[in-house]
Amino acid sequence: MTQSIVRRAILLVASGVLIACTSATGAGGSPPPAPSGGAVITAQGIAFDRQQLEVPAGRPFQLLFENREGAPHNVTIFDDAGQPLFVGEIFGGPASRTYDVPAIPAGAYRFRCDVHPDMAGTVVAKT
Ligand SMILES: [Cu+2]
Repeated sequence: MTQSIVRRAILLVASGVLIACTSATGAGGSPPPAPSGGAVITAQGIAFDRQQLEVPAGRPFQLLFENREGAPHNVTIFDDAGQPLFVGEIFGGPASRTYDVPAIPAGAYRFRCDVHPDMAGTVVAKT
């Protein structure tokens, strides 16, 4: 008798956790899909969550950019001469964009947010 009550309680807790998980994923729209062969970067607190991005060299790729705050951000990638190779759309969050980045040769490139130049890092394109 006591055992079945305990078992029922566990089941209730378990299903509660399941519901909590499902609604957490569903909140705020669909979770961003991971781009195939691309990279993911997040902005929060006027900072990127990483200073290095690894991307495939020599072919177009997708960069999923998740802006978790109201401040507008973007991602711009520069060549060695400081010319932009790719300029991502600037947008305020919480929102995300999947940037379609054209093919870039293997190498290391600087990237930054054009709104906040201190938000910067290195894109490493590898074959
Ligand atoms: Cu920014």
